[in-house]
Amino acid sequence: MEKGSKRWAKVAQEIQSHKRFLVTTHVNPDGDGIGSGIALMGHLSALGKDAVMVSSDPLPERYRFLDPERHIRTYDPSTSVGLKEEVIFVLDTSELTRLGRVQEVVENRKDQVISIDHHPFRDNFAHIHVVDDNAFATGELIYDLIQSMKGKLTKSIAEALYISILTDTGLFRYGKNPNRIHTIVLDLLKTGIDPGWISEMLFESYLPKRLQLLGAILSQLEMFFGDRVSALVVTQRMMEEFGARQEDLDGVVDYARYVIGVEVGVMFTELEDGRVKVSFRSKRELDVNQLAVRLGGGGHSRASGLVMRGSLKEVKGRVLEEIGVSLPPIQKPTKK
Ligand SMILES: [Mn+2]
Repeated sequence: MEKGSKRWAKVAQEIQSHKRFLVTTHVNPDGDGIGSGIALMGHLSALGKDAVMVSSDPLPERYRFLDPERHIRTYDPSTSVGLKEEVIFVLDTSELTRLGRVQEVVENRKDQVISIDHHPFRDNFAHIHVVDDNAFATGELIYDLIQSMKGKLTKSIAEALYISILTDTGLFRYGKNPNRIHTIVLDLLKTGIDPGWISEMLFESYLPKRLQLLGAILSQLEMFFGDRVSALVVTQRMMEEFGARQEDLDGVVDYARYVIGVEVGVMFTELEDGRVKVSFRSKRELDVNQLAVRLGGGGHSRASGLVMRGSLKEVKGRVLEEIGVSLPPIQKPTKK
């Protein structure tokens, strides 16, 4: 992958030579998918272009403040969305199936699709791919695109990019290049965004039920393989009891990684359709992207996941077995 403005030359040309753009991201949109999408729409609007964003699932409640004018729509096949747009940006998504229902808008239009992503490359669904798995967030790539086109970093674009970076680096804790993360963030802060307010909106705006659900989940924490693997389970019954939605589980899997000595944290979530969502987090040694790929999913080396068929018990057994054979050998303490 080329660096600097060269890697953006084709994307910039597509932007300059078209008028109508569709932006989309993966199912259960997260801070990076939403933030990078809003920033890209802001950049396109500033250039006098028409841009709309659509996602398969509704925007989680806590991100609503980012889109006060409701530019992001939940996909509705009965509308004309996607028909008149000349270029489609797919953000933060390495496979078309991850688009959920929006997949039907994007497939078979490869020559109109541009993919911008930081997951390991998986699926050649676009005619332009700017895919860089060294980037810590898709928002970093959108920042780079705006810089290369000498676009203006407005306060609302900066706010969206800040959220994309904040959430995908786990609040600035992860990422291979902390210097670059903080250099970009400094640039974003110069536009006058308010990090304290953003954190309050994202992390201090939970309903009591959400924290009670978290308590119920954490109280069932289980340990495996000599306390190197921790597991959390969420059943449909718990979801019903606390009146929770899928978005209320955002970030919960991270707690599994907070246990001392744990290398892999895994969360099993029973879905409404009877399948089980499996989310992985790892600390430093085990590449959970490879682990998820072996089970039929994917993601990043420290965060990945998939959805599996079978009962909670079956899926748990199968996944723990695969973790067991993947765990790196324990380093014996060296004698002094
Ligand atoms: Mn991302």
